[in-house]
Amino acid sequence: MKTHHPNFRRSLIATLVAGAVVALPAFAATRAPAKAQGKPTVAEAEAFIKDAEERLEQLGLDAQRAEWVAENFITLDTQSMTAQASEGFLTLSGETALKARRYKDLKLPEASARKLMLLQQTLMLPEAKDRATYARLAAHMTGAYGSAKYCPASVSTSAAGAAKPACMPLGELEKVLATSRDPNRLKEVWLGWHAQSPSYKDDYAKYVEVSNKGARTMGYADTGALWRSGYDMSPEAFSSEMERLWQQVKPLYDSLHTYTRFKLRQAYGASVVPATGPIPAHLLGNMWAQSWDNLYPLLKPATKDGGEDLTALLEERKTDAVAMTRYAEGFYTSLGMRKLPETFWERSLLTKPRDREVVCHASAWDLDGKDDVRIKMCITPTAEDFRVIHHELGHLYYDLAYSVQPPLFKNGANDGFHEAIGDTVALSITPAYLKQVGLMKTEPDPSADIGPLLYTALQKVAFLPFGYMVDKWRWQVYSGQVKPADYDKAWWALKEQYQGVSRPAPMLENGFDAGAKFHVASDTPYARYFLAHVLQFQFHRALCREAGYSGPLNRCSIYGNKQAGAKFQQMLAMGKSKPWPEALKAVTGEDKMDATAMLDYFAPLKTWLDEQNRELARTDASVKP
Ligand code: X8Z
Ligand code: ZN
Repeated sequence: MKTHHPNFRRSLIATLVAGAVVALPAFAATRAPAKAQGKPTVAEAEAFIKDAEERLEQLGLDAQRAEWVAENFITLDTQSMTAQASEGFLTLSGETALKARRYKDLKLPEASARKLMLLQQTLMLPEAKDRATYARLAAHMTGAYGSAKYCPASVSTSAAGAAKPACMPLGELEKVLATSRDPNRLKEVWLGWHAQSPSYKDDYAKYVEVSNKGARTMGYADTGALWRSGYDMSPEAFSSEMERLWQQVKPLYDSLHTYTRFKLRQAYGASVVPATGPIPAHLLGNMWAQSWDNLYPLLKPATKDGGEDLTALLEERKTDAVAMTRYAEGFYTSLGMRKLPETFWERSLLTKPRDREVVCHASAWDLDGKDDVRIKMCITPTAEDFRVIHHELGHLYYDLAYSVQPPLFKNGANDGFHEAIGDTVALSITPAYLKQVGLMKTEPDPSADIGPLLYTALQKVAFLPFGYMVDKWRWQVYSGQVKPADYDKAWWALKEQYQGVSRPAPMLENGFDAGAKFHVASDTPYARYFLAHVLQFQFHRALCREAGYSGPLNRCSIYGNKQAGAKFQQMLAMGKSKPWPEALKAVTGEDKMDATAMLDYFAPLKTWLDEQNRELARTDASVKP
């Protein structure tokens, strides 16, 4: 994968595990240590680490800056410049990883031993031409995804002056999926988007090959094994952890899936939504069927639903991107955290520019390891984007908190933590909170919790199997178990098995449906989001307890609670300096990831869904064909 990426690859350096590459012959280019001969000493090792992390940090930031420009102005030239900067970073990180091996038998102080381990979690590509290929393909695929569009065939090409339907970028296609209830229209835009990624399928296959070469040189079985090595446990133990957590939440997902199917059958008819087997993926309100909250109007409880439509309110008020971001900042400062620096407001990209191509997928950036933090996001006034801004600022507040750490520890305890921070905060966006900040007009009805709970489940519970299957697929691809000719077959086997969704039309001849997801095109690991969905409820439960709250978890908001804020901040400031179980312990007192917090949160909904499902099973036979 690319080295620098915003948001996902927080600090470049400490994210070596995410896949930096390496140069064997570059030894001569480094300055320290002076003499790598004879028996290594502890002092020499420490000097080496200090020098290495400083230089990696600087080169990483340079590369990050090039990437920022490339994603803000997608052109051939900016792609070439970011690829070049990546390559430079890769060369240094590789050379460093090799040199680090020299100290492997020394008994070092704990922090240094940890840094030495982190330095070696990387790809290593000895040949310059492989490094160049790797960096070029990464930049190209990110750009290709960012500028892809579906251009509907012109209805009447012959008639003079006939309006040609405009090409649609992803954002517009997503809006159709979110709001249209015409199955043909939904299928058209779904297929239109999935017709774009085959153009970089060969690039992806080549990239996987080169990446594996780099992982194997470093002693990993393949790049998937390297990714699974970033969790302070063996790759095998990590796979088992993922499966254990999935089994914990699967019954809840099944209840939601069953309920959703019944309601979709009522809305679209039995001929569109089958009674058994997977649900067609274009009907779930989202391009990847990864979260289903856009279906809420079809699925909400018949009785008082206890929530107001935040999207409608934001639109009605003409709340702009800056105002939305200010709300999110206000949440963090209410916890005792600092205001965002002025440069955040000057340098961030908050709305989609009209005159150039940008990567719109939301991301958070740290450009100097101190306080030049920014987000890049094409904000629209919707409830979804309202949450996503809280998510992005979570990344930035983590960056700011651990900026006091040495470079190699400027990262999340693990990547799931990084993804969980903002989501944890967003779990506190309760109806009562919205009322408090003036974003809801009426007092929330405390007896009507099921509506808001269902809405949250459609985001978070629906997401779980997707969060799991994306990297299950990549683990298979990287291990060579799945070859390019079977990319789609394997992708849909997993979508059906875990998500219970099916392709709306037969697979394409040389299709690449996985590549229609940003994180595949940009090679960003995905297991992190699955972990984050479990962790955020664990954090929420612990912080609510810290705030002295003991009621139902879905009604808890830590807004304004300085004590909970301080507890959170304490963990954030640890960065990656300790194995993640210690960071988890700092907030929760627990040292294992555990989905019981999520199950607790949704317990009333689970009961309700199971009741509804029994009732719906009785009436389903009368659904129109
Ligand atoms: O990519 C993101 C964030 C940026 S780290 C917007 N997310 C995943 C996705 O959109 O697929 C957040 C949830 C899952
Ligand atoms: Zn994120």
